[in-house]
Amino acid sequence: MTTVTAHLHPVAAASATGPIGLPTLAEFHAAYQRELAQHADPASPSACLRAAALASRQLLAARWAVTQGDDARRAPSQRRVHYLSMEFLMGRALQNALSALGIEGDVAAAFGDRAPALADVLEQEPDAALGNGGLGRLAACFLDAFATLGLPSFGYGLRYEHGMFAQAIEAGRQVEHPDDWLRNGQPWELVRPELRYPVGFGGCVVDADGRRQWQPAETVIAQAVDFVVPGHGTERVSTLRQWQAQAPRSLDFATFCRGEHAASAAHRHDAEALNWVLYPDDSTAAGRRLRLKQEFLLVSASVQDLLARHLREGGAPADVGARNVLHLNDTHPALAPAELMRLLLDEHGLPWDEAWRTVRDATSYTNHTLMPEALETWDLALFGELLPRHLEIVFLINQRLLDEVRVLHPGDDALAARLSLIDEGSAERPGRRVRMAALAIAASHTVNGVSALHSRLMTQTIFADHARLWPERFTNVTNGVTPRRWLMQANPGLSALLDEAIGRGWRADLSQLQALAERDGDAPLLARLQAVKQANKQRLAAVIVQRTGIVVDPASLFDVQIKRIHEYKRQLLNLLQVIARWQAIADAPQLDWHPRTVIFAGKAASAYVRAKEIIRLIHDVAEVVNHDPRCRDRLKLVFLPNYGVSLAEAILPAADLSEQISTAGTEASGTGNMKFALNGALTIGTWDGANIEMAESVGVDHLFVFGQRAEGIAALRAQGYCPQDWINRDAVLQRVLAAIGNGTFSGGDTTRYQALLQSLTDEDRYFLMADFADYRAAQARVDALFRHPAAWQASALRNIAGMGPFSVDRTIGDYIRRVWAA
Ligand code: 26V
Repeated sequence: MTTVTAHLHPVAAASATGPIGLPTLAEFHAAYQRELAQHADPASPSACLRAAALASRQLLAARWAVTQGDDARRAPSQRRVHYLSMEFLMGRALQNALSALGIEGDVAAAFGDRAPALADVLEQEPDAALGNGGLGRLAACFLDAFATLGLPSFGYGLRYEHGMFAQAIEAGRQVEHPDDWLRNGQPWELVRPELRYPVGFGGCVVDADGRRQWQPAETVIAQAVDFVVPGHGTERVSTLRQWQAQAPRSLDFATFCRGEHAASAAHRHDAEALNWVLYPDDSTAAGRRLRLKQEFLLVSASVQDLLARHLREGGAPADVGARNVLHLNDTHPALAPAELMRLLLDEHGLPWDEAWRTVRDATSYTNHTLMPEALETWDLALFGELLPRHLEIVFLINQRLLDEVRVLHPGDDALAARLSLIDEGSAERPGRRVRMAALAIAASHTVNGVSALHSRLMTQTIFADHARLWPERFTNVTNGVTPRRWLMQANPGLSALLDEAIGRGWRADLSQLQALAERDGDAPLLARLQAVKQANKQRLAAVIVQRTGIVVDPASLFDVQIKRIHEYKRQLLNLLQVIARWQAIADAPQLDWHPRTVIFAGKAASAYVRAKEIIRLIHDVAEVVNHDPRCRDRLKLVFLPNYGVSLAEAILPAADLSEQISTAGTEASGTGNMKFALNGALTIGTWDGANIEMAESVGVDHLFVFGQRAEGIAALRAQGYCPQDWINRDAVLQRVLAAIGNGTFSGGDTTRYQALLQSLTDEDRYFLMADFADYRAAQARVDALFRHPAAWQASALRNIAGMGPFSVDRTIGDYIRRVWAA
């Protein structure tokens, strides 16, 4: 088997054709002026944004051409990685591009005298929010590492016209607005008119010349639209190729001439609808058909593109796997191996076994959640209607798989049924369904989870049968984040301090942060660390008052929970603790309470009623707490609307405390946890996901760990967990629940949160009641340590020092060694 060997250090990533030279500021200036001439007013921030983006893109495009040439000439043993993902949460691009080009500091000079401040120009750019949450942001961090490490690679996604919805809050409730990120055009996009592939749907399969031939009823054209992804400290770039569906013909001329104008373009409407919206991951049944078509659009266009490139570079169809990696970011692109099988069998005439070996050499799959309800399956009838040839291929794969199972475990029909790619249905859920995870595992040489705990639980729970059958396929690759965006760009104050303390090398080699560990007694360094944090908190306080009208004290402890609103992430546990704190302060306002500002941000899926109730309760509690004269400034509760990449960049550098409090065994990894610690926040968290590895790296004494472990939770569940038992033992908890129930936060309305409360007292699926007391105890330890600034800052420094292993560069190195070279 061949290997993927990336240029593991940027120094080694210089172009094989010789250095093309860093662009000078003058080059940027010239390109910028050229663009401005077309787009007018140099004093307008949006004109400056557009001109600067186009100028940067032009400079990066030159690097793109060189990178592609080098990759085409890569060593025969080196594989190109194709990362297929339905989501890429890229955020803004300009600051990242300027910093990659090394001209961030000087660019204001090129803008000219009349230009607005660079910060105001950067603020103009809308986020590219083509993702829901952690999985999509991880994919964006991966692209940054692909470029920076010089890995021959493509990211493949869909070009959604509307990404993640914009969240507004009205009367304490979430209101969703469409995300119009393309409204002012997209200066970063590069349309590739020469890269267009037909993608079929429906129709039938016939025999022709001894081969199966799919005759789709409908065909759309997938048009490639590229985003250049710049590497840092290197001239290499990577590409995010996003597909736009178009109708094969612009309009039906005969129909148009009959005067039926709308009908003449109806097919266009149908094709373009594929790109209208990013599908919320945890949404309702509506639109499933559209979602399956979106998945196949991504898969078919990407697989055709990689195969065409492989053949163009002189490869043979049977060598696809030897020269290319096809990586599935969760199961959303799991049709890819089936599509590659179809092309190899039906178009290139490979025999089944050779095609299957080729596909398995190429394919690998990452699982991102253990939640059984999030495991993707498709109604077999819908699947067969839209993709008849792929369903045949799935059946053929299944037949061979089940034959293998019957040889190894004769007579075990229950095992065969569990391993089958087809769920035969049950009384609760009738109807046959295609299991996408089972397909992804069968087609992959390697399957990984995203933290040590998650990978272990994956093989013990959802994929236990598969792991027994193919133990060698399963491995772990713990997630990581890019220090370029999440430290260098988001936190210039801390970056400058680190540069002075340990040099600039941490950007490309985050393990250098370890040198800080022995400086935890360096009082002047700790004082400067605190000053940087204080300045960041002041900036965030300004954002908070501007967006919510709430005035917060930058000297208070900033306690932050920012992520999707989900019951398993337990924002509600945090809120219960806030209520308990408020009650305690109100009881004894004369005591010496250290001021705290509790900050939430996050979106609820539009159909997720319980998550929306939690957002409303946060606002209701804030209304009472923030106006209680007894609290004075000792407790403030803030919900910052419209959480996304850019808001995270403003919040993370200002956090003192990072809330990572999911029920043990539910958060696959988390990546926010890493970004907080990298910015010097201390974590209060459960023994879950990557929190565990962070604690091991930082030293468990520098985190506030609490709550039941995954095994404890499983045991409680097995015993028949009874939340009321825990409530009965805890007077503080009783009082908190009573306040919610008696209308304290809802103007006397005792019905508003009845269902929410009942879910806690009856079932409490995520064990909030069981963890409440220990969480409060951990919060008391937080209060105690925060009273000692030097000790707190020493722990903050230790947290930063321990974040080396959580660089995305380490993650991609692990993928190269454990997954893509396998
Ligand atoms: C989770 C759930 C859970 C309950 C029911 C519905 C539902 C739907 C989707 C999801 C999560 C989707 C996949 C995802 O975003 N996973 C996240 O991936 C991150 C990157 O690996 C990881 O850090 C997060 O822990 C994980 O939740």
